[in-house]
Amino acid sequence: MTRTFPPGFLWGAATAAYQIEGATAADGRGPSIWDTFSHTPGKVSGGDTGDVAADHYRGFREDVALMAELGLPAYRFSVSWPRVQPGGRGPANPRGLDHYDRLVDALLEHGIRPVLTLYHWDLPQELEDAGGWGARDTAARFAEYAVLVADRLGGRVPLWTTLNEPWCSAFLGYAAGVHAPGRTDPALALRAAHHLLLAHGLGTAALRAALPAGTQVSITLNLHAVEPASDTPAAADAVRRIDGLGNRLFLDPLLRGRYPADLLADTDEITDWGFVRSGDEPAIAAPIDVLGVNYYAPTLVDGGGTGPDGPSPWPGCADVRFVESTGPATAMGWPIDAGGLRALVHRVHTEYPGIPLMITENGAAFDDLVNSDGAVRDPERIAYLREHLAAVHDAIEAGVDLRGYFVWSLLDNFEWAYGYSKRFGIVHVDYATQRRVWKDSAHWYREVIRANGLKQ
Ligand code: IFM
Repeated sequence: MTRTFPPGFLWGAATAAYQIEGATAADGRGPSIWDTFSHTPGKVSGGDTGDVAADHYRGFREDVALMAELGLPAYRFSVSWPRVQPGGRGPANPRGLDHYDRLVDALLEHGIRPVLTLYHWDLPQELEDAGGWGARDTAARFAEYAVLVADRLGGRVPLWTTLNEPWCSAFLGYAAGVHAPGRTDPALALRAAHHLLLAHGLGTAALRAALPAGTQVSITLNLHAVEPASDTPAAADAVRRIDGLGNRLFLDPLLRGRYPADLLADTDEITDWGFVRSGDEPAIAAPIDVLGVNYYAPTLVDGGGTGPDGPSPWPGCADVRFVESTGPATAMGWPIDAGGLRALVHRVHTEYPGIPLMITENGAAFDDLVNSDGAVRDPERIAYLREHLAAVHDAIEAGVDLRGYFVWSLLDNFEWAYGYSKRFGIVHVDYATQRRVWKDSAHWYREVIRANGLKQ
């Protein structure tokens, strides 16, 4: 049986600036919160930093040639804010923009469609020093930064994404403290979530004014496929709570123009939400053309939680118990279950009708090795991708308006707090030599793209 995708379905691969670029001091780039965090002892596994990463800033032309060999129709990358505005405000640093100018031109020369994310977690450190995402002003700074990039690259980039996974920025960065800037303040995290959403809204309006008509604008969320671990009212309530913080906190203001009432009530002992000003919710709901969805694994919850051992990314959810799945898992320990993806996109399609969806990240880390014959055998990754693509196909057949799929990731890279210990790439990177080796999954993905379908 062959599963054929609709004509025009957009296939691609994704990366992010801090995870692959390296060259953190080149061409006037300023420090970001991830430079500070990764250089703080004990924050990142192995003391790894993004200083060199996959050396893509210097070697981007070779990487674009590799994408062309793979037959990639689209490439999703992010722009490093501190390259464009080293201190997060003021005029653009032209040398920083030059890099993305050259990258976009190289992609277009190879017929690869650029899909640009403005913010994938590398906030200029000076803005963090001024309050970071806890400060309302950061949202206004983001909109100004968006215009600087749009003025240079508009007309050549057809799809723009404001933020990647604001849940992670807010809750891993400001509540759990496991991501930069490493803060552990639940009230600040909720405030940060609002300012991130406001940044998206103000940024979207600014992009619409600066970009040629017909350019698409989007945001990417890491939505949670939350499932109950038991058939009890406590489990159902746990689902509601995690769905509230992980999904509806973002989906509702973006697509319905208001925060969910139950979430505001559940968190009223943490914050009075006084940081939400009149006019903010309509600003956040500025129309978007596509919603990016990143999916890796489902989340299984129940009642009876006794509180986390340390700071939690889930403010006010001490009574929620996160249940470990016993089935197969990736090297991250994340359960493998494509059913979560199927249910998730179906749910968004049903409850938030009318917004086209795109899977902007999906993939898996495994402990890949280069064999003595030079090959990288990664059958588990191929199986993972196959199952998840089948789920995408099922959803399309069921009527979900799903426009594309981007594998995470093109290259092995800096996996945030895990450093270089986790490999998500379909292309292996030897960090000592920067040599790229196609994993079997890269060969397989090339065939999927070529056939615009899956052979079962
Ligand atoms: O590497 C990250 C990426 O930066 C954001 N989404 C999840 C990926 C895997 O953890």
